[in-house]
Amino acid sequence: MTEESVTRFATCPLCEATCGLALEVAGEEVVKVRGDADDVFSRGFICPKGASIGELHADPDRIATPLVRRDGELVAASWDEAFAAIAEKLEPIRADGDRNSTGIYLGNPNAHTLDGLIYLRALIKGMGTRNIFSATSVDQLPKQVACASMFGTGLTLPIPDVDHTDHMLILGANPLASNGSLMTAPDMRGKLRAIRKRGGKVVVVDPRRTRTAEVADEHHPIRPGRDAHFLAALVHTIVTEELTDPGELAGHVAGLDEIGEIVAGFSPEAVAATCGIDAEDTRRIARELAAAPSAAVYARIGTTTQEFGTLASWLVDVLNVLTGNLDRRGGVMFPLAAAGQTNANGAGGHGRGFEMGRWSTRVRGLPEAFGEVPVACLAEEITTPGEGRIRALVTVAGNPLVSTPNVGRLGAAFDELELLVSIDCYLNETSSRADVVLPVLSPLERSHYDLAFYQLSVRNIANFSPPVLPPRAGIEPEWRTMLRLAGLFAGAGPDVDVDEFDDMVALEVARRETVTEGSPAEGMDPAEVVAALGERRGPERVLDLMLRCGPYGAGIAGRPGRGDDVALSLDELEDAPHGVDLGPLEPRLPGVLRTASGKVELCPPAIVADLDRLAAAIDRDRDGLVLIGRRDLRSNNSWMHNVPHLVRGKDRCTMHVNPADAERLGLAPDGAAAVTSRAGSVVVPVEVTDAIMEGVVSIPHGWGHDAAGARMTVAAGNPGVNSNLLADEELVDALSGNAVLNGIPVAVAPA
Ligand SMILES: Nc1nc2c(c(=O)[nH]1)N[C@H]1C(S)=C(S)[C@@H](COP(=O)(O)OP(=O)(O)OC[C@H]3O[C@@H](n4cnc5c(=O)[nH]c(N)nc54)[C@H](O)[C@@H]3O)O[C@H]1N2
Ligand SMILES: Nc1nc2c(c(=O)[nH]1)N[C@H]1C(S)=C(S)[C@@H](COP(=O)(O)OP(=O)(O)OC[C@H]3O[C@@H](n4cnc5c(=O)[nH]c(N)nc54)[C@H](O)[C@@H]3O)O[C@H]1N2
Ligand code: SF4
Ligand SMILES: [Mo]
Repeated sequence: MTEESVTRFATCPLCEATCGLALEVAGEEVVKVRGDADDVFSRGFICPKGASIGELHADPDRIATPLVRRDGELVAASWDEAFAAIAEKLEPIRADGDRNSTGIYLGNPNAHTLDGLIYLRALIKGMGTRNIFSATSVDQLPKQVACASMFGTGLTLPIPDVDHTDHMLILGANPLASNGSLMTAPDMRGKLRAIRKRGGKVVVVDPRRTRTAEVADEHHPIRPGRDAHFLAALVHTIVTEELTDPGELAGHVAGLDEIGEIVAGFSPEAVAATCGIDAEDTRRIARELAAAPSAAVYARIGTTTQEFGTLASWLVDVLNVLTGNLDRRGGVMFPLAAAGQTNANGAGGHGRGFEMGRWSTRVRGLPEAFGEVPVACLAEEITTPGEGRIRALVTVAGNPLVSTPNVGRLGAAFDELELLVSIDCYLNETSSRADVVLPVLSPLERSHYDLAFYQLSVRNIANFSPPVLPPRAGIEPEWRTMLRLAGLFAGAGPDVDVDEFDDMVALEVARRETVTEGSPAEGMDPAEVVAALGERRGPERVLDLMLRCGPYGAGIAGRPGRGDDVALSLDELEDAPHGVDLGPLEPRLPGVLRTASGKVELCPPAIVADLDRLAAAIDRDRDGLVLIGRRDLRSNNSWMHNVPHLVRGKDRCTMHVNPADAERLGLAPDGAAAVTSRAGSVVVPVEVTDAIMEGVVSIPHGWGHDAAGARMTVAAGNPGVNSNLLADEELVDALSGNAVLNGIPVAVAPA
């Protein structure tokens, strides 16, 4: 350690695991990053991405000023010039009076920033459009639709109690590469090992023998897109063999008597061929699941970004209910986060329930859910003439030209946009096409608190990190950019008073608290609530308010908080750099529910109706090759391939293919393959491996860094191919509209 270096602690914002980092900082340079051994949650665990956060921060390709397109080139500009340029292009579009002619795409990192989680609401409101898209519909939307239907809100998701479970059945997730998703849990390798050590069992269902499968007791390859069939067969077995045992849960569940009838057509024998799993194996897996003292069924992106995503997501929790594992220790449980957890507000126990399809997309008629529409529809909404056509698009922390289906078509559609504004730290494949690019601070230059991921955590934790480094000159905090843009889109011109807007945001959050039953602010004047928060401004003021009024809160303006033995406020968290442990997950039924009935809805009608589609697919297309994705520990979707440490070594953007398929197709082990789908084709290096089942090939997403105009120098040196040239925007999970990114029919030939 050099003399003048200091150690600062921060939560890693790069993925959902929320690891504590100990950063050695000399001046404004990060000289070393270790796991924070004292972090109350991660206890020193860290992955290569977290270890590279200093390199990410210092990346010379990071955008340093706003950029405005002049004569075809993006050139440096001041913030005022950038907003003036947006205003000029927006003027004729707004003059039409059609608010839906502007659209927005929100990328994944928004779920990891306070700015995104608190201020995007204002930007969306300012735009006043229904054309709201996000990475949600290439990700977890089906899980949210299923859970909202069963439990009442889209963020009431049962999370595996991995620290206590005796049995874990994992489908379509590879937490050893992804570090867990919809399951905030640093060090999943250690946690899975601990399950086995205490005599428990881990079973993995995945077309590939993943790193997670390698540390499990059992691995069952499954045909892509057939998880719902398999899960229905597990339910079938449990019901017909009379293994159902919901225990105390029964009183909280509606539809228990109907479920057997509903899955009657899905016996293990009936679906064995379509899944590629023997009926006897399925029966045994079901019996073991039911017999385990506690068990958690957990499924992730392999099961959501597929044709039957909502059905699969629903059946996962049907199994958790039938085996009595919902809301009990060692099963799947509902976290109680210190801030932002809407299912912890008010009286609870019942609510308005969930409604989707309040509007539909103009061209294809896909349903709205949670205020947004499926991104698989974006291209057609730009190119199809008529009222509501998207003429101006804003992207925030996203890279839709890499991340969403049929990027070939979408890229062509982007040519028709009259205005593209991107808020991003890189000139990626999307932002490099923008008319105006607005830069952001690095993750180390702003404060951090995981407003979203503590709501999905295997333990209740609160951890706040102040900025590790001072903000660099010339870059506005992202929340200020969002508010300024909100004002512009709302018609207030390019120079709104951002501080005044910020007060309005805080007032609105306060107002919601004042009308929330049981909140310490209930009945107060919102202005008085905000005044009580003192000098803080921006996201920190709002976070302080949420913490104070939350389930562990210190209270506000002399009013006592809801916390029993803790009294959280931002001051309190600032004094706890390694985080505050709020304990293991505790049962939350029925208070967590917001369904109209006040029960867990085991058989939501819209979901049950979709089983006809599932039944019809039993005997369909079993022969053709299908494409799936995969993740690598050192990638993060499309945006960390510019960090030298993370891209060293052999090429990772390859097509995995089973030896038998390689031979049949005439693919040489070191050769290349031409892969073609309805949407497009790519040429990709071949990697022959028996880790992938026959009939399936895998190409990771997030590559294809060879776009003209992009500025990610390191990434461009090893660009890989964009697998979403192959993903077909017409293939969606019919219920949710979520894109199908796994199980895409393809033809493969030597290239
Ligand atoms: N085929 C296939 N496609 C997939 C997937 C798959 O499994 N297979 N996975 C899907 C999933 S799960 C997801 S979540 C999506 C991700 O899709 P996107 O969110 O569209 O893509 P990312 O690669 O995460 O891009 C994030 C962008 O945000 C920028 N960024 C990082 N931090 C910040 C910040 O603080 N502020 C701002 N404004 N920008 C920031 C990065 O530079 C990057 O350009 O991809 C989806 N696409
Ligand atoms: N290192 C790294 N970590 C990440 C990310 C990253 O890009 N890189 N992205 C982050 C994001 S945005 C997300 S959403 C999460 C995702 O977290 P995970 O869901 O754990 O992601 P994956 O590692 O892609 O695991 C998905 C698995 O599904 C399998 N699969 C594909 N199709 C099917 C199918 O039809 N059925 C079944 N049963 N399995 C199938 C794949 O083989 C793969 O092993 O990861 C997050 N963490
Ligand atoms: S696992 Fe996720 S949160 Fe932990 S260090 Fe790696 S990227 Fe950061
Ligand atoms: Mo994601």
